[in-house]
Amino acid sequence: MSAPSISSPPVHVAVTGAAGQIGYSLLFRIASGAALGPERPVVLHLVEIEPAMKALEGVVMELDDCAFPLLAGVETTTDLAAGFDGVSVALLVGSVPRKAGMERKDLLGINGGIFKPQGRAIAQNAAPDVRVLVVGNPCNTNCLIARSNAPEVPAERWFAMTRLDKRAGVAVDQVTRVGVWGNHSATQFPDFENALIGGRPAEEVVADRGWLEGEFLASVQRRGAAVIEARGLSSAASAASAAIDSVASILGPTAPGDFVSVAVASRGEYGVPEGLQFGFPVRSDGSAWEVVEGLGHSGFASERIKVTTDELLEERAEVTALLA
Ligand code: NAX
Repeated sequence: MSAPSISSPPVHVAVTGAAGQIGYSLLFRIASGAALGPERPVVLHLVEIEPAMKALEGVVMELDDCAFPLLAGVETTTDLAAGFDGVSVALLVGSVPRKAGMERKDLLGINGGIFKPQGRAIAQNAAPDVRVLVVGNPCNTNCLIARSNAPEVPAERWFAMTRLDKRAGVAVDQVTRVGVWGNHSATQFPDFENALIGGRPAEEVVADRGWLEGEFLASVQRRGAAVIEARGLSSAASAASAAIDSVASILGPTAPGDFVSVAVASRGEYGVPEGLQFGFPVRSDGSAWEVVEGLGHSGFASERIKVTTDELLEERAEVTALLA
């Protein structure tokens, strides 16, 4: 297959919450070709709520001023039908952050009110090949709500972002086969048992099981909170970068022998209840993906995976009224 030329038709990409922190890092990278490749023009559909439209205007001015050769158009809207009209990629970033005193149940309810209509609007307006990546937290359950309200869009087109956003003290390209299992929350399980460093089992290279089970695991699970504490704001540039990498790894083939982390609709793999939007190790051939089967887990890992599965089951139970 020959590479698409810059004259190939543009891909329409929707980003919700485009005037937010993550949007501010994400849009410029999509417009520069980081998500869809250096030869694929894009039209951005920027979806926001009314109070953020003025800020969004400023972002659009900056996009204009960058004069990205690949940016074939920018549309801004508060209307979901227009926002998702003809889009092949939808990045659902906009959501309401958890505020002090807010229970997870309240947050799930508020965000459910956002993701239910967005799911419907995607089903009714997006291009037939649409792929959706949910970033806005709680992203697994928000994705479940949107997907469940859009049964016309096949379940395998829905993804939630559960990338590991932390380095391990070695060159990043040396670390492969990193699966992050379950919920994108403090229960996520970064599976060091199946990861490789420089082609060798990570456990063998690190040679400190206690550190992996303790400090390493806790630092990954609590990374989001650590960034908030240091920066006074939640992670944004790294989240945007992870979103770009997630799109690229869904739309492009996975390197031989490797796999990537993303939450997909469970088909019951590894005993995970069917239908949960669950972080799994996934391999893509560029058009279809599959969960990597046959990985082994110790009792410790199986217990961590059970904890994160139970949390997702609880979240699903809390949003039953929002599921179609
Ligand atoms: P911001 O609060 O900076 O921006 C959110 C934007 O969404 C605002 O501009 C707001 O106006 C907009 N918005 C709210 N409701 C909307 C709606 N119904 N339709 C369209 N836009 C709407 O948050 P930001 O830092 O950009 O984070 C966005 C989301 O990403 C949050 O939910 C956050 O928790 C989540 N994150 C997810 C991560 C992941 O790995 N999945 C990591 C980073 C990040 O914390």
